[in-house]
Amino acid sequence: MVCLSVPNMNKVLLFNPRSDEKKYRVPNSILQIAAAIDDKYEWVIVDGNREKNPWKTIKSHLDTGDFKYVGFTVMPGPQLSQAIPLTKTIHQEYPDVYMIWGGYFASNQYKSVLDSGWVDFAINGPGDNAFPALLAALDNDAEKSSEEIHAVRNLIFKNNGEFVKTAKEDLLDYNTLPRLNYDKLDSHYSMDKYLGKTYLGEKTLAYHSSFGCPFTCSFCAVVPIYNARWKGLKAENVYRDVKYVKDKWGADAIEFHDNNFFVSEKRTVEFSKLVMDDNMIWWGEGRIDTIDKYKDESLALMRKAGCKMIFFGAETGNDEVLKKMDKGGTQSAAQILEFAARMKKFDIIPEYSFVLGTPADTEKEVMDQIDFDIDFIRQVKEVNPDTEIIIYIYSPVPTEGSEMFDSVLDSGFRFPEHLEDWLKADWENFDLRKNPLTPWLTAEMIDKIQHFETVLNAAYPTVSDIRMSGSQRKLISSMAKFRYKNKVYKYPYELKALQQIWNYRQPEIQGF
Ligand code: B12
Ligand code: SF4
Repeated sequence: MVCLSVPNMNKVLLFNPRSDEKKYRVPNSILQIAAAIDDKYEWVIVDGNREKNPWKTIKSHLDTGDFKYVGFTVMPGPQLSQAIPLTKTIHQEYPDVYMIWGGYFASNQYKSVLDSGWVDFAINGPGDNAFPALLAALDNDAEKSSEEIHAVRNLIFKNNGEFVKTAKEDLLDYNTLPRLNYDKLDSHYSMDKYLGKTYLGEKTLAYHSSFGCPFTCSFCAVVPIYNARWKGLKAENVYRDVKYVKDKWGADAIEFHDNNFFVSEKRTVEFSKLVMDDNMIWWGEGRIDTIDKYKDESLALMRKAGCKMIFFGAETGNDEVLKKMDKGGTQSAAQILEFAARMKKFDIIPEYSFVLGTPADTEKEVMDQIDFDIDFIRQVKEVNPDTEIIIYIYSPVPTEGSEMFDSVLDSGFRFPEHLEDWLKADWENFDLRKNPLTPWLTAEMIDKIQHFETVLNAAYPTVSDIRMSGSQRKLISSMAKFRYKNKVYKYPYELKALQQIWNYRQPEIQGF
């Protein structure tokens, strides 16, 4: 996609590394960054999800000699497998190009990113102001030691071997940011393909409407970046964008990609009223303790307006561990169960995620906690069998200063020092929260969690797997019921085999 309206020889290439083999989503991270420089720079977007060979496309742009800046958005996990080698190659073949990384991986793992020597700058959190400010400084050939570079907020770089983290800016007001340019995106990568078929609808729009999250859960990668701050786009502006995509490309469903879409009941209610007659089905992520405070009439209104399923971090049924996780102090096991029942009344599916395998003082305590949570998940299913369960294995994120991260460091756990180490299979599994490489988890514990997960997923296949037929569901569910009922979880190979043959969808690995 090329913007030709503003002549500028310092062109910008923005790359979204591949994150999903089958399901394409609007690449909001780089689209928002493109909007931030739309009036000043010529830019192209390359989407690794939509290119067979992204390197060929990137190279064809860089060979023109017109590009001074390359920006990659990088989250942990599969995106790294394109991001790392392509960054290395660009650095080797086009040494004059500035390489800038943004996104959660770049912000949280900046040490290995910058130590590689292939990335000049990492953006620390939102890049909406930082990116244009950085480019303006580099346009003037500012040195890393210059005041101009140091004045750019939300930036991390290395100067004379030292990491420099510039001041963090106040949380931006989404309402003042330029709108995403869907039309330009469509002129190169058809919007039609970005609006994929999901459990929610035939054409699902991925939309992001707020910065941050007001909470400080000690295992969460959002915390070090936003420090318990949240600001959302007004309901009318969310609706304006959704309606635009609906009218132009026929979107009939929305995945809200906000870390916490439901912080403000007022905003949710206003949006529900606005979208009421549009026949849109929608999903978002929220907190149990927040939405439990919503009035009954708000929940009823949301459902009527199309809110079908909400993702919640239930995390664990152990109140002590909930406290350690710093879930804001207000979420409790009793509430998790009661809330699942409350959602049933309103016909909104709660999608509960649990984090198993958190650190404890002894091996026995870790194992007991896993058993406890397995039991608790069963209780949730009893209260509301429609509850979708997503199981993650606890993977540390560098929330410096949190009690939980301190105990992680005490256990001897360390992140990789070299960027390319992230490409190793072990670390990919870590990113997918499948095998966290944390010293306190034994193979037996990981097997226990995974075996239970297989049986649970077979007994209650996720509704979000739209390829699974009714008869397949029935078959696998009836095969698993004996195991589930009698708590025989070990070695469920017959179920795993079927799940593999049918390519069973796992939201915990594939995102959602
Ligand atoms: C959409 C999404 C996905 C999509 C892929 C998106 C894509 N790029 O193609 C899918 C569903 C595939 C996905 C998968 C995963 N994801 Co994901 N994903 C998200 C989600 C919900 C939204 C990202 C987004 O579009 N945000 C909107 C944009 C506007 O915000 P942003 O990305 O933060 O961008 C701003 C800044 O970061 C910065 N910036 C970002 N990129 C760039 C680039 C440049 C050049 C510059 C200058 C600035 C910049 O400026 C932007 C504007 O302010 C985030 C949570 C969130 N709300 O952000 C999680 C999130 C990023 N994902 C996460 C994870 C862990 C994963 C998985 C690895 C694991 C999992 N089980 O979920 C999987 C991996 C599977 C896979 N196949 O890759 C974590 C990362 C946590 C961490 N430890 O760092 C997050 C934060 C969710 C969470 N709270 O745990 N994900
Ligand atoms: S509520 Fe969710 S997004 Fe917010 S800090 Fe906790 S885990 Fe992270």
